[in-house]
Amino acid sequence: MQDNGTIIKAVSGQYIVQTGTNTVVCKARGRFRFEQVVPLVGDRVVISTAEDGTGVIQEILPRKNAFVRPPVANLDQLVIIASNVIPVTSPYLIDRMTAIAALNDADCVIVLNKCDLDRADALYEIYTTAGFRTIRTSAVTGEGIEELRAALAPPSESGEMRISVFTGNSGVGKSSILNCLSPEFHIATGEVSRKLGRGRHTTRHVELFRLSDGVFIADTPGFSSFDTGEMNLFDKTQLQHLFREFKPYLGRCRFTNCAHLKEIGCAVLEAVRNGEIHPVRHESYARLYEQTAQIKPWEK
Ligand SMILES: Nc1nc2c(ncn2[C@@H]2O[C@H](COP(=O)(O)OP(=O)(O)OP(=O)(O)O)[C@@H](O)[C@H]2O)c(=O)[nH]1
Ligand SMILES: [Mg+2]
Ligand SMILES: [Zn+2]
Repeated sequence: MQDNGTIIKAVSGQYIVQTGTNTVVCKARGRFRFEQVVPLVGDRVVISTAEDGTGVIQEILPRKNAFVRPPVANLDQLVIIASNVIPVTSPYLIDRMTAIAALNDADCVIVLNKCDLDRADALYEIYTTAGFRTIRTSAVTGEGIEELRAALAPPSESGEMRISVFTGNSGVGKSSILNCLSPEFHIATGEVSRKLGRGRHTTRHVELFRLSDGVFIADTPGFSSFDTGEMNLFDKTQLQHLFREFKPYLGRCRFTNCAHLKEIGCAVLEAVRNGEIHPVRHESYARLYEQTAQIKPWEK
């Protein structure tokens, strides 16, 4: 029997595939190894099931995107979790993630957690100014959890599924928020070391949790995930398009090849001066631009 499904978990050569409301334990067909194809969590697959209920992954459907760290495919939305208290998240880390999301054609939500301890006003201003959906949450008081739940749902009536991946520095509360969304998840959470002000990477593997029909979420360990590898894809002229709030100003600078760093007659810099683009976001752009400029074409 053939069926379509989504890989929600991968453990030592075995894949758990969600088909409708069932889950099937599958192996990958032998050919994949030969072809050096590695099935990823998030992959849409065609499986065949045997009498005994076990399955074999026969085909991997074309991917929308794929990541190495964390190993996940078909990410629809990146949920970037930040906090302004143990640990303090730097906007630069967030901005790298928003750029990676844009590069991979994924949506972005900014979640400011631990609001019971600190309202993260500065971050709130930066990301609302940039036009991101920004939600303040607390895994302790439950503030913002319903708003986040709404942000995870697929576009209304589409009948499709939506995969959101939680990312953010270790200890910001990714796993705690998932447990708030559904106490059934029972995801392990860790104490943040006060001395270091950072967590201990409690979460180590990738797994899709099914929150409700069509709503899947993956927890990932800290910012070690989505490592610099993904950034090397950048071409420096591409970077400007990965900052959503730059869009209205692109093509309006005096010089067509303007890098929006120090140039005279730069429309982006003008927008920064006018308060239409937040200076902190522009700072991140400049930092990323410099990094990208250092990558030689043959290193890509
Ligand atoms: N006061 C407060 N503490 C929180 C909140 N959310 C999480 N914590 C605490 O922060 C610590 C780290 O939470 P985790 O959920 O393990 O953090 P994580 O982001 O999953 O960390 P890694 O798995 O290491 O990446 C735990 O001690 C939580 O109890 C919150 O909203 N408010
Ligand atoms: Mg965790
Ligand atoms: Zn410019």
